Amino acid sequence: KDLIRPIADLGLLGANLHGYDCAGMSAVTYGLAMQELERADSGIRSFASVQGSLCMYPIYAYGSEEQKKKWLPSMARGEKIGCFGLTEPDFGSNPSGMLTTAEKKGAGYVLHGTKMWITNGTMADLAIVWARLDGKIRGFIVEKGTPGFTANEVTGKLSLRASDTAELAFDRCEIPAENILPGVEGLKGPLGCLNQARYGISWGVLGAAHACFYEALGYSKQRIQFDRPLAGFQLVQRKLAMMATEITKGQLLALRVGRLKDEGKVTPAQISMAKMNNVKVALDCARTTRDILGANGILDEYTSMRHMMNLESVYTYEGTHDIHTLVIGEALTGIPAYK
Ligand code: TGC
Ligand code: FAD
Repeated sequence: KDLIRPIADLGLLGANLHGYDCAGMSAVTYGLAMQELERADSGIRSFASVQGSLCMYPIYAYGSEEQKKKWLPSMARGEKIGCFGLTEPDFGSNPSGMLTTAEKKGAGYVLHGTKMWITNGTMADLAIVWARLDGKIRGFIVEKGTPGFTANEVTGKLSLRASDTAELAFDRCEIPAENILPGVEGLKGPLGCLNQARYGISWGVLGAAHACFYEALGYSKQRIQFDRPLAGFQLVQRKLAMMATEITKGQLLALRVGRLKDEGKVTPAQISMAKMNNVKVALDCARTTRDILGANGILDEYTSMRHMMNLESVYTYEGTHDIHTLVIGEALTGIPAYK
């Protein structure tokens, strides 16, 4: 939590949004910033992704002018924290099955249901919650303290331990009419937000990969076995060379996708390709570094195992590796293979 205000002061919350006290960075600059946050820890980048791409973005893209003025400047300053509730206990990869409902009551709405695995959930001042209203998926702003809204921390995580993860419960939770997002209906609403966040992840994870690579390089030059530094063995050099090559390829992919995004030409499948590939690259780099460090690699004074554990979550959230494979498969063949 101590890092929130310094990150906000750098302009990194809602960094690529324009106006409303946001920094108005290009997609590429925003991506580079996510890379640097995740060099430290995926949980820190997760915080910024959710705040900017999953909570500020839907207000920016689908909200009323009053909603934008009310929330975006204070969220850019890190004074108000947001979360994004799409996933449910029984609907992860398939959010179209969601059970959370909204019903009209008087001038407002009543929300009922449960959201699971929600990043920033317990600390959030507002939640963007996706629910069915008359059968159609709509977005709602639910403010902390609204009667019937509770957030319970998920405990026992071996991954993203620096991140706040929660279950959100809505028990006949009444919200005012002005808290519906007027600008979108249907699954394309939340999926449009995910495009923003998945793009940021495609850069972010390469920061974690970089951190691991430099740890492996430094360690292997120092550590002597069989009277030579580990870095002097061909097998170790191969591992270092492959990491450097895959990180460079991943950066080029993210850069191309970022430039397409800045030109307004990027497709969801291109973003899926970058998320899918780069998370796998980062996970492989973290595992390889842990291997090069030998037994020392399991200690928390080194970073690679922490990054590895974090990246297991990143491999799953924002669309699993397999779901992104299927998005690319559909784009190539025209045949959806999810169901
Ligand atoms: P489908 O029928 O294909 O599409 C429904 C409507 O949505 C449109 N659409 C998109 N729009 C914008 N961006 C995209 N990427 C889109 N993909 C599809 C589509 O055109 C259609 O529009 P319309 O106008 O015809 O209604 O939907 P489907 O039900 O078959 O699902 C497709 C699938 C499986 C790809 C989708 O459900 C999916 O992406 N599933 C993965 C779920 C997921 O990623 N959840 C993430 C939750 S949030 C999270 O993990 C945050 S982690 C936070 C952190 O960083 O800490
Ligand atoms: P499932 O959907 O049950 O998938 C399990 C396995 O089955 C995976 O390997 C998957 O690829 C595979 N699978 C599923 N469907 C298919 C298919 N059609 N074909 C082939 N294989 C398939 N959600 C939010 O809404 N907001 C958040 O802020 C948020 N933060 C998160 C933070 C963390 C730390 C984690 C771990 C998750 C978070 N999530 C969040 C939830 C995340 O988006 C889901 O975990 C993810 O979408 C996968 O859903 P699931 O866990 O239910 O797995």
